[in-house]
Amino acid sequence: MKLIQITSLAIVIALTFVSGVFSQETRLGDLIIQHTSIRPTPPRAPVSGGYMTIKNTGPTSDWLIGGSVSFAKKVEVHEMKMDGDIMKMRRLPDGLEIPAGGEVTLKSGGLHIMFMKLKEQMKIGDKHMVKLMFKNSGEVEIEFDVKKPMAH
Ligand SMILES: [Cu+2]
Repeated sequence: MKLIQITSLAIVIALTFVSGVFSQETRLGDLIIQHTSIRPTPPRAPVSGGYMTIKNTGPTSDWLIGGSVSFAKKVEVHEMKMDGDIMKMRRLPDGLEIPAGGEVTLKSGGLHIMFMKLKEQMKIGDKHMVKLMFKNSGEVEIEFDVKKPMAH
């Protein structure tokens, strides 16, 4: 009886692991993209941010250079930088480097993709398709969940 309980617990843990890891992972060539999310907005907000983790398992760098979505006019790759005492964000003109064998996290308060001129409100629980463009690996369309940004 005890063995059966332990076995079923192990299966539950295994299934949780599988759904938690694999369902949210997208591969594009040597890149693995995970933990995609969009920041929720109040009604009529002009912009929102997108976050994710990008791993590069390959031998050469790649660059996230932009993207496109149906719910906003433009997608840009941004970084946050101190300008004197003020934190400012700016577009990365050459894109965001994902170094060979490295991992880059886009998160609230740091690197992000910016959805400019939103056409609709980003509501918690909604899902949106985001097309990402990489310099070497090309394009991929991924589902992003609208949810409160996590502290990594
Ligand atoms: Cu921005």
